[in-house]
Amino acid sequence: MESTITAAQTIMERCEILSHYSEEPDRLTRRFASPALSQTKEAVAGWMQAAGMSVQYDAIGNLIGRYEAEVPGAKTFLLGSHLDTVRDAGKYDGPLGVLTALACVERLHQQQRRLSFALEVLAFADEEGLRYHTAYLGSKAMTGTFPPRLLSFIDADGISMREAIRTSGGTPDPQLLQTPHWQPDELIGYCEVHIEQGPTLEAHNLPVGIVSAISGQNRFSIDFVGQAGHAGTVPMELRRDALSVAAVFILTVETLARGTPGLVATIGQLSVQPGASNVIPGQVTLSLDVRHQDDTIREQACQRIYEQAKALSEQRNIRLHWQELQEDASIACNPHLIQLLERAIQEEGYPLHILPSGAGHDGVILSKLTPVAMLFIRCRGGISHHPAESVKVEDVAIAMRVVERFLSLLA
Ligand code: HGY
Ligand code: MN
Ligand code: MN
Ligand code: MN
Repeated sequence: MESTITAAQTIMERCEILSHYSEEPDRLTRRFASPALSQTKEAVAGWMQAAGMSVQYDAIGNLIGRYEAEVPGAKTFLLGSHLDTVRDAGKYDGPLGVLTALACVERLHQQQRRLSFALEVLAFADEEGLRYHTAYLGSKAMTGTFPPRLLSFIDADGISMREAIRTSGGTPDPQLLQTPHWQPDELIGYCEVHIEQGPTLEAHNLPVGIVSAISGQNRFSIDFVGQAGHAGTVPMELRRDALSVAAVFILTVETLARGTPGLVATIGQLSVQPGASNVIPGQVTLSLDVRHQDDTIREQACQRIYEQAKALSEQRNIRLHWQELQEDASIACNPHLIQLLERAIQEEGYPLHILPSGAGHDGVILSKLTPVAMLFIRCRGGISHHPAESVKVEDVAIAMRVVERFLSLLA
């Protein structure tokens, strides 16, 4: 059987290969239900089959690889992560987790070994929510918690989610998307390996860490609707300039977030209509992403931000359209699975570090069905959602060994 460093090298090579499946020629962008994602899933499915796994796609386009237990009818343990990316992404956010899980199965296959439980490696079709601005579409469909209203959401090209699922070979049937793949008693749990996407492990000079909890998050789409007009003729005092209000709102959000410990609020997308240099902006649409480990603080912050938007709009006679696209509560990772990860890390000879995740992950959704755990891998400078994202092959090998030990402790 090959060593874990060789297996880790293969994981890195495969992350590189998958990074070439992009919707854009000069950077990595791979949205839900895109042809680039289909190519990615095809490559991963091939590696899964070569590792002795059966593969299937579900109604929304998740890829699931299954490695049977030593006896039929055994429970299943889930591993995996997502294959979609943000815009101008790094190579590791998502794929590293899928490929590390796959590598652990590959090594079992090489040893002709089976565990007392089945393994499923889940490759989610959408975790980031780049195309339709709501995260976790894949895991929501897997757990039967997919809100059917999302099927009518339209992307930037006017394509509905329903159409996108169908075109990519899926089945946008609300019934199917609300049917969980498993009953809770068929599962043992879920564990996701993921880059930390933060600076903590590097600061502590640690290769891996255990996640204690995953932050809850809200996503909104906000429209400020004023009055377009001629930039040369409308006096300032008569304007209903949507962009001026949006600008004040953005700084208000930042001030509020800076004044609330542990809160993060981000306006990542903004569009101005009609978008001409000599026309007063008539409408501004922006995204808002709000997160905090404590759900009450997060909810209060969202309410205060909404009230600020309303007051600003009224002051300037601007119409406000406020749409909540998604809300997911914070979740605690499972104490028993955490304990097994702790033992696995200690037996590998590394110090323990437990940390919360500010980034969202599919464990938030899977926790509705089964106990979840996450293992973070150090990433350079904590950089993520950026092409400079990088990990060390040695840390990936360590993570593999920890997962292998974890699975043997689980057995
Ligand atoms: O946005 C996030 O937290 C994650 O990358 N989906
Ligand atoms: Mn390359
Ligand atoms: Mn991710
Ligand atoms: Mn991400």
